Amino acid sequence: MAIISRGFSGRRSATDEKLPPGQYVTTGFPVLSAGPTPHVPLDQWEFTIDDGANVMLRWDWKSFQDLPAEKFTVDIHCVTRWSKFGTTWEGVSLDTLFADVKTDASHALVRSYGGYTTNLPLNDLLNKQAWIAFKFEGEDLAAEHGGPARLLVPHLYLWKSAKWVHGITLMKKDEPGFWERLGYHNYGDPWREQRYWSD
Ligand SMILES: Nc1nc2c(c(=O)[nH]1)N[C@H]1C(S)=C(S)[C@@H](COP(=O)(O)O)O[C@H]1N2
Ligand SMILES: [Mo]
Repeated sequence: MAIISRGFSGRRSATDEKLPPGQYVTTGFPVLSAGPTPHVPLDQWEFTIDDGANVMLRWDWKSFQDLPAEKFTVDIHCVTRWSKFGTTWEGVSLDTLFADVKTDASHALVRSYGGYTTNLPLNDLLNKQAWIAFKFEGEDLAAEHGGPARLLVPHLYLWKSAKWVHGITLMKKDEPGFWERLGYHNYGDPWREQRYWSD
């Protein structure tokens, strides 16, 4: 019935407009991890940007915390079809991390503690589209959700938002990450329903 009356009114609800095709809204926060949760002590944590040969930039937890952080509120979309609206985070914009980086790389491979990787065009990490987040809803990010820090790239399916993030390798040639090698779409735009290789 809802579909018929929506057809007559010709209007989409506010929820529909924020919900990519094939997704449903959840208020919970499911945990999806391909392996065990790595526990990284803060005095051993580090985040690096490298070009495949050399480390270009390196932060320890203290120098990372000294960077300017932002609060941001975004909708997130998992390829397993749940979406969660209005999640609030605090983290450092990738624009801040890349401010002094000169590179002709086209792509990035994001690397996590535990060995998880995911690839994306470098442009998708820049221009206010991605953060390294260390707080969720005002609290330190729980280990199961990627604490101490995770990437957040909310405009792509959530498998691109690497938990327990450890570094970024800049690449002149694209290279698939963990799920991308196993059949998930190379880019993963939820609005174009790019779930799997064949989409
Ligand atoms: N390091 C790492 N990051 C990861 C994953 C993972 O298995 N390992 N799973 C991805 C997938 S498939 C999803 S949907 C989200 C889930 O984040 P959540 O567990 O906080 O909901 O993390 C992504 N980031
Ligand atoms: Mo996922």
